[in-house]
Amino acid sequence: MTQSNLILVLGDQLTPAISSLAQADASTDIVVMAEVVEEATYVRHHKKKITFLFSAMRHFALELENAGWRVAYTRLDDPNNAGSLEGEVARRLARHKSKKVVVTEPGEWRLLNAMQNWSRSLGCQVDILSDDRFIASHSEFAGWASGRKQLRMEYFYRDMRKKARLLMHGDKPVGGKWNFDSENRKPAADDLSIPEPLRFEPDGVTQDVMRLVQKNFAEHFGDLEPFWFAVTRTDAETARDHFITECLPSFGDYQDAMLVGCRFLYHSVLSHYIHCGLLDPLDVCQRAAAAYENGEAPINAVEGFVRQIIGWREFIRGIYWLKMPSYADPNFFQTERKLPAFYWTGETDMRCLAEAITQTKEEAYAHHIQRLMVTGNFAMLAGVSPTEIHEWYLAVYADAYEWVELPNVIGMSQFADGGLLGSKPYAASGSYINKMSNYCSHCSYDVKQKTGDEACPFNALYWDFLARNQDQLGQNARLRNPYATWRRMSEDKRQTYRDSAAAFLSKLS
Ligand code: FAD
Ligand code: DLZ
Ligand code: SF4
Repeated sequence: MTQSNLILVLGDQLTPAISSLAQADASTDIVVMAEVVEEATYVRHHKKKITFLFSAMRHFALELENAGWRVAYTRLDDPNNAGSLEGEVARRLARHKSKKVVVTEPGEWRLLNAMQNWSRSLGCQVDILSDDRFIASHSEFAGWASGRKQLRMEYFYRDMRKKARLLMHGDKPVGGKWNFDSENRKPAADDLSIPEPLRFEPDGVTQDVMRLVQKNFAEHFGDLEPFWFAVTRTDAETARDHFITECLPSFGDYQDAMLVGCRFLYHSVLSHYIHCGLLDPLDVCQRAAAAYENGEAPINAVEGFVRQIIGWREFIRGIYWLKMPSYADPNFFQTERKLPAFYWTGETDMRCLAEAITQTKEEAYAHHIQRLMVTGNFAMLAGVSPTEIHEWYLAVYADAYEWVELPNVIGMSQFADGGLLGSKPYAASGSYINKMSNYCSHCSYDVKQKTGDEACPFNALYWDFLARNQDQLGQNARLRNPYATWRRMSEDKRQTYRDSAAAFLSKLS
């Protein structure tokens, strides 16, 4: 009798052509999928994220069965559920008398590290294949990074454009330049008409999962209802097409804007679909490029969007695998503050933070500038420990997997790596938030006041951050102007900033 291999498919590997399935034989091999407590609780993921992933996994199992695969699927509430991926694989090995497990490499280091011991602990052959859903392989990124003093996304991105043949005329970029960011970053007017992302009614499968999540993960952060994410490939593709026709044309212009009550603006809200394998990143980019070629979206929007995916997404993954496991630990500013409690409730008088956190709680989503310049900026200015803020980001977003979350938080947002990923900290006072949003006109603090109880807290915190980190940042060429301004201030003024920041921080803790 032909031996069955077990093909383990993880929750973020819901791609029919993934390397593990591509090499397998549907007539003999058995696909193993499992909902396990260990993955759902290594951080206490948002309820919407668990619901999304379990429902998408169940739909994917059906998709595979319809395509002729045998799928051994374990639900979370199966009384025999072993509780961990390794335990589930062990159970299936014994049941099917298999001798070999094949899996595409997981996205997170912790799981790869564990899997590398499985052949010993499980007593069978374990083949870990590379994940070719990315444009750059680990070795390609390592080769690109090798010997470079600084790793900057922009140069890597150009190589990815050439490799993927996206927005290229021969070897030249379409539109005559690689990056159209100078045409983006416009603030948005209050009365802008903004399309909403497509919402999908939960079907019977999703409703079952919602009950399961409510029962088992009730104490996890976030609102379960209303649940409106796509959980099938077909619906995720409909959401993708809706973004391309309705939002992409204005994506560039308002990429950095923030408005009270407008949770998505022109963002795609596709990251959780892309990361779990329901959408193919290159295909999404090709469709965006086609919209430009057909005259349906301008180059600044399309180039900006494509750059996020084949530039930032690939670059961030490259950094993660280049630097793990030590990349989880850096603490350049040696900060230790606990995460303020309002990060879990949204209950703060600071309107920008209240908006970003409340929508995170309700939607498991905030867009990039909210993550970077509101929640991330505040945590860095206030001196929150990088580990605390990293664990928060990993738990609260539907698109959070450590490979993409950690470099964005540790590197881009907190500068905890001392500048490996970015050339300067994204530190900003209230005036940046006021320029890019209408939050301040709805806030009980006054963004124009610099110090005192009624002043926007970001203002004093910004100067206090620069002052207390002068040893680490004083020589940074990109901070020459703010440090020159700081030095020009009278000592009295500088002290007033420090006192104001200290008064605010003492209330915070
Ligand atoms: P859009 O604005 O529509 O962008 C299009 C796509 O580009 C996204 O779907 C995503 O696939 C990709 N992308 C854009 N920016 C980045 C980036 N910086 N890194 C990687 N991919 C990017 N993204 C995650 O996917 N998971 C995370 O856990 C995550 N944590 C973050 C934490 C912080 C502190 C910061 C500053 C950023 C984080 N990001 C994370 C990046 C970015 O904020 C999200 O990818 C984006 O907000 C997802 O929403 P969207 O699909 O509407 O993106
Ligand atoms: C995020 C997640 C969750 C919540 N649950 C499961 C699960 O029960 N089973 C599973 O196979 N995968 C799950 N995942 C996704 C994994 O955590 C993910 O594959 C790893 O973090 C590697 O990226
Ligand atoms: Fe945020 Fe300050 Fe503006 Fe209030 S005034 S919304 S705290 S930036």
